[in-house]
Amino acid sequence: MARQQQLIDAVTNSFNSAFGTAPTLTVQAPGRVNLIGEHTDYNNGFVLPCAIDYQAVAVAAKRDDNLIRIVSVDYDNEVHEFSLTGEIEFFDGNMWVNYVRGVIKCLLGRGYQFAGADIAFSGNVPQGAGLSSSAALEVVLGQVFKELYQLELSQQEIALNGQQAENEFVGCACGIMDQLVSAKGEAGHALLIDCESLETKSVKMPAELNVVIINSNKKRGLVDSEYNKRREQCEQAAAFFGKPSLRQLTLDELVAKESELAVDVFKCARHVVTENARVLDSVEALEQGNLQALSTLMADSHASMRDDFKITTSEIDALVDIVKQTIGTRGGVRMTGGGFGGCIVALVPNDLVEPVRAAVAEKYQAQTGLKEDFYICSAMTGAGRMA
Ligand code: GAF
Repeated sequence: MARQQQLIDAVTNSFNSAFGTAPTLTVQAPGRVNLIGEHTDYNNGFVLPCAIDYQAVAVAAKRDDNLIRIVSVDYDNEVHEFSLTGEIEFFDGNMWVNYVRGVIKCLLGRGYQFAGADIAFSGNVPQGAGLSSSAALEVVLGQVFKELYQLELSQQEIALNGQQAENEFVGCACGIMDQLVSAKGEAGHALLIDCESLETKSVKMPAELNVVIINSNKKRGLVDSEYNKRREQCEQAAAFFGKPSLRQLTLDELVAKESELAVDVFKCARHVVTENARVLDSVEALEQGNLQALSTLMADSHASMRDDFKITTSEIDALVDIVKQTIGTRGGVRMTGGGFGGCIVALVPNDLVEPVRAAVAEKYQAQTGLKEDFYICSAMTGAGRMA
């Protein structure tokens, strides 16, 4: 993969010039696209993402003086350093530094021991597009310490550690989906995650389907505040029913109490409860190669995010409609990720990829004034050592 080699070359060169030696380790962690199951992870529900062939790559070498020195290729080869001996505190500067500090602080908090490292990293996951560039960074850093110090650290724990860093250090109340698929994805497969038990199952992607991601380039606004608001509404609904989470609520129970709930809270809960069912049905559809069923499930998921959960935008809806008109029921399309802009994902048979590209190029900008970015991806393996 030329794209991957470029990253490896860039981080290796940057490491050499920043630290004057060669790294001993190369690791990668992918970004992700969620095929279906949106805003269900923090409700202990089901999600079906796949890791993509856009990733974060890090090279590293051990140190024995309790110092971390790290260079970010994507931020002008900026070098940051801090000691492992004092309290690791939030840094008032470039945010990438806090992902590093957060991941390392959480690893130490979990009792893992290491004596320092020199690290260089870079990534080609588009930033701010809802494709989990942050999770890829958190996971690649966890992987660095696992490999460098031979830590007894499972892929699941690398993911949990990354999520903890994001929740407690960076300050975003995300669920576990992004980090877990980045840590555990399997090439050619999507990953069904039960976000309550954290059990995962790899689901083979039909060979004839391409994972097409289209970035609307609609700048994602108010993401954190709206994300946290949806989370609160879901928790409110679960509390109303005396359930630990919406995972335990059935649609019948919810509908029976509709008149007693605020409209927004009812609709949020309806999205989550129906979306969980759609994830499980999608796994079945993928396993049976039933593209028509998949197409309906993805369309229903999009409608639910638009009308009930209210996290799409007019640009995203327009993009989904353009793709839908081209693929009909031969594939599926929906918004993907946290919402309020970002990307859509489409599962598209080979012969329709170019027609989809052409339809979007012809109509999207004309309708919205924005120019899309088009990515054809493969489901890629999760984080691991490269050399
Ligand atoms: C973001 C979060 F990080 C995930 O945990 C998930 O909640 C997603 O939004 C919505 O499905 O990517």
